Amino acid sequence: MKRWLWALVTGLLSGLVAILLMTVVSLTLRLLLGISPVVEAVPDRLAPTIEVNEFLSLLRRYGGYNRLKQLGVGSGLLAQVVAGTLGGMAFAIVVEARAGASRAARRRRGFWFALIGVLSVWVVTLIVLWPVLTANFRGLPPSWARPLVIVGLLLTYAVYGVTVVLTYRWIATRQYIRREVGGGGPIPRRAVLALGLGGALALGSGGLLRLLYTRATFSYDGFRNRGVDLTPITPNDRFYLVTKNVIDPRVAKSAWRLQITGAVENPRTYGFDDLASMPSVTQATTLMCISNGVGDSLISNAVWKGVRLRDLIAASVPRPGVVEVVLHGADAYTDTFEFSKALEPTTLAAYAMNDVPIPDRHGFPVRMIVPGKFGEKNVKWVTRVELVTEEVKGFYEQQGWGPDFNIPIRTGFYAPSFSDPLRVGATVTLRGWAFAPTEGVARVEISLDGGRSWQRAQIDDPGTPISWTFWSYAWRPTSAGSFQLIARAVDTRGEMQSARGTSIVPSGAQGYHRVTARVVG
Ligand SMILES: Nc1nc2c(c(=O)[nH]1)N[C@H]1C(S)=C(S)[C@@H](COP(=O)(O)O)O[C@H]1N2
Ligand SMILES: [Mo]
Repeated sequence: MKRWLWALVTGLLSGLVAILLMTVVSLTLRLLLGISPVVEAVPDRLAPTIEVNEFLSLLRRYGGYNRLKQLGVGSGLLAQVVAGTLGGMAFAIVVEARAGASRAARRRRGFWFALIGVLSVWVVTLIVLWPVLTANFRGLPPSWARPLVIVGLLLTYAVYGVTVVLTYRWIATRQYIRREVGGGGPIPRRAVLALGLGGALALGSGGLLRLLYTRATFSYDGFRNRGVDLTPITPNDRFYLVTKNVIDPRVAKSAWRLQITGAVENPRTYGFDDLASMPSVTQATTLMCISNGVGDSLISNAVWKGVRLRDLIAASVPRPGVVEVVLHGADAYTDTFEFSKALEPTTLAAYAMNDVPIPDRHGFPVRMIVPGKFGEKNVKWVTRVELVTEEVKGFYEQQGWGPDFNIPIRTGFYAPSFSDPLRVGATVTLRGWAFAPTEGVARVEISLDGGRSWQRAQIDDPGTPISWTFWSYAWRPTSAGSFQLIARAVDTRGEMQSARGTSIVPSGAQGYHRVTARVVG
């Protein structure tokens, strides 16, 4: 009985030391080489498999995407430590199973158990995480990233296995077990030392975690482009932000490559300078997230510079029968759009945003710009464009978003703030934006009486078919009360935006933006 207790405690300590060391190693690999640790890869693997309504109810239950990310990684880390500790105890049970076994026999059992254990966990990890093993947060393209992760995972698991074996051997020599069983003396010094080592490793991994936490996306994921001072071109530091990641890629330009692969005659790999030396296009394009509710501000507009995707595709000579392109990001994010969209002259592999290199958060060094398609199609940190002859589903598409990802005609008020009352007889300038891809806005209409009558707004900045329009309307209220103001837009084909309110799921919200203005005498 006592022998077992000591063996299990020794196993627990060894498992703990080993899993903490493994955590330190995997976090270091994340920092230096951009290899995603299992705790980060598992949520990436699971998220697309969650049905969209379930996904949104999880977001609601846990208080948003950030909270859900924190919960996912946090519980993953905890589960990893628990599993590692249990692994050490299992090791002890296997080693000590036969009471009379010789020291050499016990060592042999331990060695084989650790080896088989490490290899089988590795193989299971590779099978389960296969689709996301293409991630490399330093920007290596998928075909280089995958072998690197495979080796990296083996290395981290080997660190665990070797540490369990050595730590166990070190604390629990056969003599020690015998001595303890016989004498029941004080806690052996080596166990105390191991505990100290575990503590030091816990501090080390805690430090690394803190360092990574400062790079986490929690402070900005879901950042909105709000305010009464919006401008037609959104400055980079006010451009809305959405990311699936806990820690966004920090791509090293020298490691980064863009591959054109799939159903092509000449697969090609481009470095950054190759792209930068090709003929380029500069265009303003508005991006909007599919989750942008009516009246919300997950929408922004920037001037993007980049290479036409169709030039890259032409250089690789597509085979007949291509229906879609699949974009892969350095974060193993994927999304798709029709081949015909890829061939449009405004679909870009962009490398500059408002005259500067694309900021890390917005997809440095290269992101896709896909005018008129919801934000998700504008893949950031893109590393591969794959031409496919059958339909494939991207990260959010797998959840059940879509199937239509075309941004519908939209309008929104952004000024004044409407939280302060307006005054009878004082003129106030109502301001807003309108977006009607890919036809362009023809006119914007305002109602000051809840939709009974409509007035034409003035167009201050017409925008383009792929970038938003800014409009205004000078209003002088003549009586006090509460007024429902509504805005709606019509595109250049004469199509009026839909009045019917729809939910964000599955293909984005529609409907008129309505605000209430309070007017006092
Ligand atoms: N690689 C990658 N690209 C991505 C995402 C992502 O998580 N990873 N998020 C998408 C989503 S949902 C949106 S709305 C836009 C947001 O781009 P922005 O943060 O530059 O505004 O990026 C898209 N591209
Ligand atoms: Mo999005």
